[in-house]
Amino acid sequence: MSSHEYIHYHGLLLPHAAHSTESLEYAQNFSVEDTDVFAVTYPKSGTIWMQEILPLVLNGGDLTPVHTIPNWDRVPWLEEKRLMEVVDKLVSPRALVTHFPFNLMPPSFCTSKAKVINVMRNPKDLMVSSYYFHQMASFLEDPGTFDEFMDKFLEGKVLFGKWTDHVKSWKHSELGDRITYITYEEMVQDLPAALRHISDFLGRNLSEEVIQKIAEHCSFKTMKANNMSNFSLVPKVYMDNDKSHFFRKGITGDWKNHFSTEQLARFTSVIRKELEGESFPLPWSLD
Ligand code: PPS
Repeated sequence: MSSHEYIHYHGLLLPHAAHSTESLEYAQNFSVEDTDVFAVTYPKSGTIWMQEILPLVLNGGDLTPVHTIPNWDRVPWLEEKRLMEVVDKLVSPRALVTHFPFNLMPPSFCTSKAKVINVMRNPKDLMVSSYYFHQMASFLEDPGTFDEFMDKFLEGKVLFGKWTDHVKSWKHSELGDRITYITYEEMVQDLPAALRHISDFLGRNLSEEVIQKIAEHCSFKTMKANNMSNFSLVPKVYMDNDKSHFFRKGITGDWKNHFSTEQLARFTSVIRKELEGESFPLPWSLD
């Protein structure tokens, strides 16, 4: 891995293309407001999906922001350079996303009443998604073979470190009723139900008509066609849709098309070991 591609931050690898020492300092000093809402994800778990969902749930289904503002400015990443440039344009209640583990959240977040939606995805599927993302994104290291990439993933030598560390940090964050957990799989299976969950958690009282409207707008097909969300505004030199599309498949269980029996055993054994003794259940079977 060439060091110019990544910043090393508290043991995590972050691509230079979107992060800088300044942006990380800015994140640490960020002044979180009580009304802020954070979607927390390990990469490839449903971040962009939440960048579409949150503004619509918060504004009662007005499509204007998702039709006029690119996802990275609409619901910026706490840790990325872009936040400094758009922070003044965010309307209250602000929605942000972050890939940070809990321990890297700014002090003002901990003392605030800001709410958190933690979206988790089956690690086998998100690893497959990440593998293809590394092929299409020139600002990321070449993933090598699928087998090589799996080793790096299990060692945490990938974006934002080990998946297990991320999950543990948020499961132990003890944020009480400030945090709710939802899975990518639940969202795929029944998006209106997931939207009701999010809306109730955020204290929104959305009608069934609005829920259905948001669900329609946030379907894989509609989002893939939305130029404000499908990364078509990003030059091909950074994201090459001929290699893989950001909106690749949007399904659950694609790992079955990629893992050999040996790889499944290796993956499961490492993840099991790292979660040994943890009291929280995982929403999916690791086998
Ligand atoms: S990133 O790079 O971390 O911000 O990526 P992230 O947005 O977390 O994850 C990308 C995967 O989410 C899928 N996606 C969706 N699936 C179903 N429905 C909708 N609406 C949707 N929006 C995004 C996207 O296709 C990536 O998964 P894969 O498995 O690669 O298709």
